[in-house]
Amino acid sequence: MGFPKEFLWGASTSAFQIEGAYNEDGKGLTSMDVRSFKTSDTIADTKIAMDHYHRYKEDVQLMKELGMTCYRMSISWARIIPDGNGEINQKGIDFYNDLINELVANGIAPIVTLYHFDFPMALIEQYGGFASRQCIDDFVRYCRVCFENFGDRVKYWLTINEQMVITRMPLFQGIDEEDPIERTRLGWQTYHHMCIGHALAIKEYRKMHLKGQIGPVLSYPTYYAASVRPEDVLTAKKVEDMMVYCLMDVHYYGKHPQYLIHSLTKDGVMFKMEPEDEALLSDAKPDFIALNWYTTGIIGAYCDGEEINDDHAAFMPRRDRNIPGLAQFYLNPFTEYNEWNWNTDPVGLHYALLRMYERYHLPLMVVENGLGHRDVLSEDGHVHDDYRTAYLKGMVENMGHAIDDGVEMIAYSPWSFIDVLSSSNGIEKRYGIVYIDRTDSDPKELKRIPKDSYYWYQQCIKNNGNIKE
Ligand code: BGP
Repeated sequence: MGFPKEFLWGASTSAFQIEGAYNEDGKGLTSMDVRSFKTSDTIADTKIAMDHYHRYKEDVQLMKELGMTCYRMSISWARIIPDGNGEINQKGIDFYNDLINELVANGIAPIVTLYHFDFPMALIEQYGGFASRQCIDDFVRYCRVCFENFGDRVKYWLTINEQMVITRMPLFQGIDEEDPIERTRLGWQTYHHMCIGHALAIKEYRKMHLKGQIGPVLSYPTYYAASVRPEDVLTAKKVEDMMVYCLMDVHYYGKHPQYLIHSLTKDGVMFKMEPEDEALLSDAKPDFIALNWYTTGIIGAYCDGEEINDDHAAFMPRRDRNIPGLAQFYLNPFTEYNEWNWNTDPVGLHYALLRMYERYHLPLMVVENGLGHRDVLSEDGHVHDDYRTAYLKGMVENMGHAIDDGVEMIAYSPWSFIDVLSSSNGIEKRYGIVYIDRTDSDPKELKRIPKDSYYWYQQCIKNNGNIKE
């Protein structure tokens, strides 16, 4: 079997992590701009980033030479509507039109995320962002503007990037409430409003009869039970339900699952729902599921205060993270961890794809998957990232196994195309298959240098994923 002929091969980025030009041509400030300015003077911020805004043509040429047939990118809401819900900024529309035209002219299908963490600051100032119901209408209007302007050429739309991460990191939405219970509740309130925004964006898209597809982008950490102890198996399932499946369940079934409602109510953090919400959420089944897939985790029943019984979780060193009263995390001795504690588990990807497909039977795409590393530019002018090549090879092989097992896959688009600003570690934690010659404190010339992994991936694409060595 192997990869289907029409399979799309790409690489991914997001607007705030590469564009720069943070206040050019009318763009409004976003939550990610403000967050990056606050982080530290010595960590690169969004002001210049990778200067993709001015160098997109050069970047698209590198994509073409690589053989990419898709490119996962995002649109910055505040470039299109600077204050989030007012006037449309024609220069923002022009930029994305130019970029999309350049991609299409080079045979690259854009896969476009509508909201990838960079939220218009003005909406946080006006009414507190997605914690307010008002945001639903503003989000749907913004999506409509994108569909109207780019929908003739964009065939794959992704609604909200990693909604669960936004929910669990309320600061991404400007929520700095001190009381932890109220902060968590506000996080879940934004979650509910984003669920409605997602559903209405899908309905809006379908009303327009454009010839494309639309779906969510989930962060999909995949969990194994720490042992065969029944309590560990049950806990791993519960954590996965609350971290991953509750969101996909509402997208698929059009209704929040009972296990979510029970759990949030028990913890006193349940969101408010209006009588009309059930109807708003219904009938918006996505066309596909896009996955950001990086790691697997090991979970056992919570055992703080208990003596750790090594029969239950043999050989597994405990990790410094837990969910008090519920779960305990462990390290997996069979996988390697990078400096930031993310593990590499290609077999885990095979397992994850099978699980996601068997639960929803929707076609899948992997739109993020990659290895963060402190890459070094060698004296010979190249970046010898054989560790990344090994990583990609393992992932491609295992995706192929999942396809052989019957999983329907549309695309693979690893993170990231060029080096990007990491969400929290500046430029030092690099993911790109193209090196950007800059440091956190010195943007230098921002020269683009394809890494060794770029050339490996070029062959992989050429052979449609049939990689023998
Ligand atoms: C995902 C985000 C990306 C990217 C990636 C790597 O959660 O969608 O935007 O940042 O993670 O994360 P980090 O940059 O923190 O290593």
